[in-house]
Amino acid sequence: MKRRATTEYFPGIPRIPYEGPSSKNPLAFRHYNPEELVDGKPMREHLRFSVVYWHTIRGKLSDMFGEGTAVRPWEDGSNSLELARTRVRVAFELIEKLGAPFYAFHDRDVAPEGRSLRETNRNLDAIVKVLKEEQARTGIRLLWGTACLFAHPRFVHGAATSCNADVFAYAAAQVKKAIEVTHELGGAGYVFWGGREGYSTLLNTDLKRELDHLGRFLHLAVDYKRTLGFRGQFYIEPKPKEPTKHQYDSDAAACLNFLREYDLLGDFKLNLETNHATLAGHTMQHDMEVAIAANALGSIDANVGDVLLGWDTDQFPTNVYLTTEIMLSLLKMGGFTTGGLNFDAKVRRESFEPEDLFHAHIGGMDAFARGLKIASAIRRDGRLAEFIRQRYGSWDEGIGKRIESGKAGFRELEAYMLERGDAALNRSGRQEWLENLINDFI
Ligand code: XLS
Ligand code: NI
Ligand code: NI
Repeated sequence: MKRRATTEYFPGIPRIPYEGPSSKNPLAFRHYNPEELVDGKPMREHLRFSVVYWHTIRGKLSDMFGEGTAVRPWEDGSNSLELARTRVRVAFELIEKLGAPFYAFHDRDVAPEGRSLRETNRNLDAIVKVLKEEQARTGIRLLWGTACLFAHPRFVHGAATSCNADVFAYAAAQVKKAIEVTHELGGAGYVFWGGREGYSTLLNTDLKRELDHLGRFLHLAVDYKRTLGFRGQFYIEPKPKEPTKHQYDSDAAACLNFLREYDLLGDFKLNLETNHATLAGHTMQHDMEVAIAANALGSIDANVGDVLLGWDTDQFPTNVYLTTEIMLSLLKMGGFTTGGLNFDAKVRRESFEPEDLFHAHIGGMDAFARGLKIASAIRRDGRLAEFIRQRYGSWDEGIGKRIESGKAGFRELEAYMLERGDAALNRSGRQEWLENLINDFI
């Protein structure tokens, strides 16, 4: 018999059922039907949804101008281990009712910081026991773990890139423990998001030295991962700014270059977040294609920003064009292996009731389920892929083929063009027609 949680924290909210597109029930899925097959694979396995502990369980909905508005009846204002235990039950009730197969957390989201590193680690161990119990009870798994190396004042100058060597050592100890805990919980991955790995001014910054330290830090993590026998995937999560003015891991291309330069590319993939890509001046699909080209797309932090607000608003994604684009690239890649769609997203400050957490996730999950079905239909239709195939047709034969296969040099290319006099005529890129084609499916 599986042990049942005794207290219900979301009374009146049932396990969210799939009711189909015509349902008027706000607490039901219209599109996410976990066992439904798309291209021969259940939606659940395509999408691998994950709920985040930081925003969803710990978010107070505060902003620069006012304190938190979140109504969370189980919160008692303390920082106790008892409350931390309760939050685990809350989290698993919510994730179970949503039917999401995964969750993700930072070490400090789940357990309070103590007066010393030793005490902090003891607190974490106490909560990991409860996480383990709840994982066993529900079958919900850990998508990835991570360490919070940005909230505490000791990280004011960064962690691995701090000017203070002791802070580097502290961060190393903290990450060592966080990897151990992730391993113990059977995590599928571990994320490095450089919370304050960047700078506010170059006047006080030795950029080269800081990057070298970051490279060293990640090598130490890889070494330790091997010692420990942790088989999960390591990821770096790009973000261009916030909290610092310039984060070193600014976008997919910068991360890939860093990993290559420091000989880490074999051990890391990228965890891409939509709002971070747009803060970097890219679309999410752009950063995905850059990562996929390097065989380094690992996981996705599913959210969206607001075009009128220039910061990381981390909103739940409901835009079907966006989810369609993401799923087109993901299906082309062959889908996730260790990664998933992790809702690194928070409800608005005005949406302060517990029930809003459900509406937010239901909307995000349905938006991605639709994106999946639409992307699959576009691929089955074949016209988009066929257009691209034909657009590059000149590379499949003749001189194009000789260039791609490395057979033609500058001399041959000159002789070829002298003979022909000019290049063959270009053909239209048909952007508007292609946009119309996508709309036919949405
Ligand atoms: C913050 C990041 C963070 C990472 C995990 O902007 O998105 O939440 O996903 O540290
Ligand atoms: Ni994130
Ligand atoms: Ni974000």
